Amino acid sequence: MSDGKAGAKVDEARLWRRHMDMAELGKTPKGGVRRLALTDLDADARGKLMAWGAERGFKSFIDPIGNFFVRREGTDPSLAPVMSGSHTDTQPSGGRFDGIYGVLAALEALEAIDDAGIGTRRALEAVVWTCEEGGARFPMGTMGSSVFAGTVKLADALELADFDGVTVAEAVERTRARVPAAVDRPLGMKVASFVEAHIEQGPELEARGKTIGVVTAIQGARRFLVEVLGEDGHAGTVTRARRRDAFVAATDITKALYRHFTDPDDVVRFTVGRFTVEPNAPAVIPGRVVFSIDFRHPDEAVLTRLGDAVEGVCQANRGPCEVKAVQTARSQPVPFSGLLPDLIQSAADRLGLSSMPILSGAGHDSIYLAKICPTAMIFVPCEKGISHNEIENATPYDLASGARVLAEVLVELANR
Ligand code: HGY
Ligand code: MN
Ligand code: MN
Repeated sequence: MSDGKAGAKVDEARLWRRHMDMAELGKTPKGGVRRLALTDLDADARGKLMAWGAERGFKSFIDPIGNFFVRREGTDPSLAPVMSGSHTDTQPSGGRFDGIYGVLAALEALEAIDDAGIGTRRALEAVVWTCEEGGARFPMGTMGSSVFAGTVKLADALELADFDGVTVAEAVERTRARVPAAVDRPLGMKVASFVEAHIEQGPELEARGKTIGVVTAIQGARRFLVEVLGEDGHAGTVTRARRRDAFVAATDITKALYRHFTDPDDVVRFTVGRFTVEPNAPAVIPGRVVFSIDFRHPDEAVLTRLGDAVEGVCQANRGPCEVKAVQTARSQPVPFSGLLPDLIQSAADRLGLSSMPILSGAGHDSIYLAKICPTAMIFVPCEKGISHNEIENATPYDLASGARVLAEVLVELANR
């Protein structure tokens, strides 16, 4: 039991400084961060983590998909470690806290436990999961965590390519070369438990004046790609009657989908985030449109009912064009209950931090860690709930408070 000693050693200024340091890796003119998965910027974020850990004598490891582990040894190396972490990659116009907070809070917790002179039976590891942000560079999200959990085969992930045709395998190799001091680690490692700290990416905690969110579940998600095929034509000569305009059909389809997914209590989250028109030339009637669907809900039955109707809605609104809707990903709702959320709650209470139970609208690597070990999440507020946006913001106090709770929980778990 740490009874507050580890939490008390969390250094708010050090944690904030490291966020600002990491934010330089991909800093955008509007003060956000563009650090796409497995780019040199993302590799250098691993390098920074390794250097900070090395100052403490923590060793760093990397696995075949680029997941990165900074390890503080326990007294019994034969025991599976307790892990904590998140992701260093961002959306194309991301913020300074999504993902990286969970990685830096984990390192900060290890350092605070070190500063408190607390030994633990199990080793503690701060983790970077590769490519959490699906679609930003590579087409698969939560890639590193789902490969680590054995849900996705390594070979299937390695052969994926970005928009320039660079494969994950090539990008991992390049990342590996930028952190030569890291030790190779095979997949398949046992984990005793996993805790992820993350900004809420929603407005609830701030609106209710709470510092800590004890996450009760992550809602489920279904993702699709829809391809609409018409016929390229001359903008000046083809009559409306003869056109097979893929843009007109795609916009009719998306409007119908927005109506389909509009629920009275505003729980459904439906987004068309990518919409590409080909050949994308002003004097050519578009012959092809491809758009994305991101649909989320906490109830599996609703995910099935509304998601299964996507194909029918597309076909009913295609006009003279052809349409094909392909599901590209599906994750079920993931509940968090039992010991780990209880430890988070009691640590927040012990530290005198206000807290509330909260559902995660966003997806996280914890979805996959929960398949292989006891897992839980700690949320802290972000300003106006804004995220996946360059103006994403959080306060040093809230970030440090989440790290204090994390440090307390990790001590408890690592001594079980
Ligand atoms: O989309 C998500 O929920 C996550 O932030 N990648
Ligand atoms: Mn994100
Ligand atoms: Mn995230």
